Amino acid sequence: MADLHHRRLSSLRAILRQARAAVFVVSHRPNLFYLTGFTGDAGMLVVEPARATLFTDGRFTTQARKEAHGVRLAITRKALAAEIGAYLRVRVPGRTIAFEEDRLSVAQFHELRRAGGRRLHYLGLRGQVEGMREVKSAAEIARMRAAAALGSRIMRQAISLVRPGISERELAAEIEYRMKQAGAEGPSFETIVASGPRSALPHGRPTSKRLKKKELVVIDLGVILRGYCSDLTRTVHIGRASPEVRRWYAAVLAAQQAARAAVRAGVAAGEVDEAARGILRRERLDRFFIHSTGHGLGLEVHERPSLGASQAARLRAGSVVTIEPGIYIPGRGGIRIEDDVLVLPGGPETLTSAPRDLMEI
Ligand SMILES: [Mn+2]
Repeated sequence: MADLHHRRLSSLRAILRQARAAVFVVSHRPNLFYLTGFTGDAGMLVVEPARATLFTDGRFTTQARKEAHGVRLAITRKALAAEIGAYLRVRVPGRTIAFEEDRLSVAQFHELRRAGGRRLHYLGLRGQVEGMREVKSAAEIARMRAAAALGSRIMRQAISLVRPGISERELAAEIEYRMKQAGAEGPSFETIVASGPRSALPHGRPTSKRLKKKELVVIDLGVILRGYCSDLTRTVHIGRASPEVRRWYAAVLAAQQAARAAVRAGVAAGEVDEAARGILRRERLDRFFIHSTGHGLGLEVHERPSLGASQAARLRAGSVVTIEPGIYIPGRGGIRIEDDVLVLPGGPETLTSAPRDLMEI
């Protein structure tokens, strides 16, 4: 792993040179982990051409020594941004400080500038480390496969627990308990169990509402395993589904299969979205498809790339994306089917594996 972090820091230094900046201040936690292996929840990294320094506080000394690779350690007493400003003031006077402008709070930026004095210049950048993270290494892909496999196993268990009378919250709690029992660090986001009319809320938080007959139930879950996330959704029906619900379900499933089949290195993200949206349009259901088709997945549950309508960015081999078209009919219910897909030069490889045909429980 030390080797891996060394290579990643080298890539960031190339970005630093291109931006003509003296240092890059990294403050986003998943980016810190990606670059150094440090998992503590307080830290900022200052990357210079010849050295990198991880600033953290005394609570994390032991952890940082054990986890962080290829960096010096600076244990701070004051606010991180203020300490870093004071360090840069004497270290690189008159030079430019690149920082993650979408990841540093306004207050932290003020602290950095105040402590840095008048002679430093600042260059806000976005998505530099996130862009590196978009293409996964073989070791990362192995972890994503494991996270997807565990998420799929938990989903099969979750489906077996669906019954009239259990509340959304009870079912979600049981799902998250089983994740940890099975070795996950935790859920990659708060598990969604949304039933009946509530299933029309794409991100419905579980409530005390009890599941009952003739309802759709959307279950959206993911695990974090060895740092990497999975994210999958299944929709089941309690009891026999009406012809209308069957038609809706068949349309979403066809849209999901078409979008998965469209995944390939080099294809525009918008084309994958259109593969799903086009099918729902033909079924006159596209106005109920109110979000994008998918998103990247990795250290975070939502990362690059985004798979939305008319997006020109091309998918890169080694990315992992979700494919999750859904329809949400107010007052009636919703249906979403989501899998995690590895982008390969020749096409897709679906990593998640729970049943996709309509389940009438
Ligand atoms: Mn998702």
